[in-house]
Amino acid sequence: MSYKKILTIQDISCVGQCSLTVALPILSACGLETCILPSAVLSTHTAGFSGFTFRDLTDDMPAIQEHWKKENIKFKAIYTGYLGSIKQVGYVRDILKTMGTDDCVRIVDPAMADNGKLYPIFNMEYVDAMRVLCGEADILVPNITEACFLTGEEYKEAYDESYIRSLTEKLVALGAKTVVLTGVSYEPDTTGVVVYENGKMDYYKHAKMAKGSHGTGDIYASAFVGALMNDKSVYEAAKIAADYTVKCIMNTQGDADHWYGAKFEPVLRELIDMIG
Ligand code: PXL
Repeated sequence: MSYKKILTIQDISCVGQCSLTVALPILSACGLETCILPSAVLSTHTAGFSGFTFRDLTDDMPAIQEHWKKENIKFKAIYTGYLGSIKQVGYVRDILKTMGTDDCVRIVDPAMADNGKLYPIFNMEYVDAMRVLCGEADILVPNITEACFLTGEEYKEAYDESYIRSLTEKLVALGAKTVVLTGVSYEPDTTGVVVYENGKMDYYKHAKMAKGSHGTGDIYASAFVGALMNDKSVYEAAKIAADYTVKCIMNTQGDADHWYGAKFEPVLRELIDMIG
């Protein structure tokens, strides 16, 4: 594999094992030069901690982008996650449009919701902005809740394949070429990912842990980008990321003190082995 320079745009949650504290180590371990653009700095993530600080870095973005342009810096992939404000989503859209190499792959994880609900700082105006950003993506990596907010489909706990097909088709209609939909579970003990590419829908089913962990969406998307940039197909990358995420959750189960994230670091070697 050639050495690749990629950019990821998401927040720094200082404590909590999500966003950049997950993406940077995973992408680096996958052998990628990983440049970062922090969207905000928070003392912790917002899912379960109370009283977290939040410094929005929206206003720093244009000057950072201008400097990169002057230095002729371009990225082979741009992967976006949790963003800080509606105005920032507009800046990120411009970065997606202008800062990639000719063969750049643009991956958008619309990290804004889970389990049927938006994360605390977001509202429907943010969803509208994110919907526009998703149109710039080559590959969209939402969970089912995010897919429902983006498409206006009703959120359901139980569903069949035709519901998932309709959801993915509506996501593709937003403008993304390919969709990797996570957390698709048709039966109690299994879950999986749906890969929708060129009108074809594939499903990779894997074990569902009794208890999930926070931050696993970020672990999944980072491992997916890491595998994809190591020349795996979208389906192979989606499968590797799913297997790695399961290992991370298994490695965390039974540790009640570690409720806020998944212990992904001790199993990083297994991700590297899967990438080969
Ligand atoms: O993992 C998604 C995420 C990222 N960043 C922040 C979050 C969350 C989920 O709650 O709060 C700040």
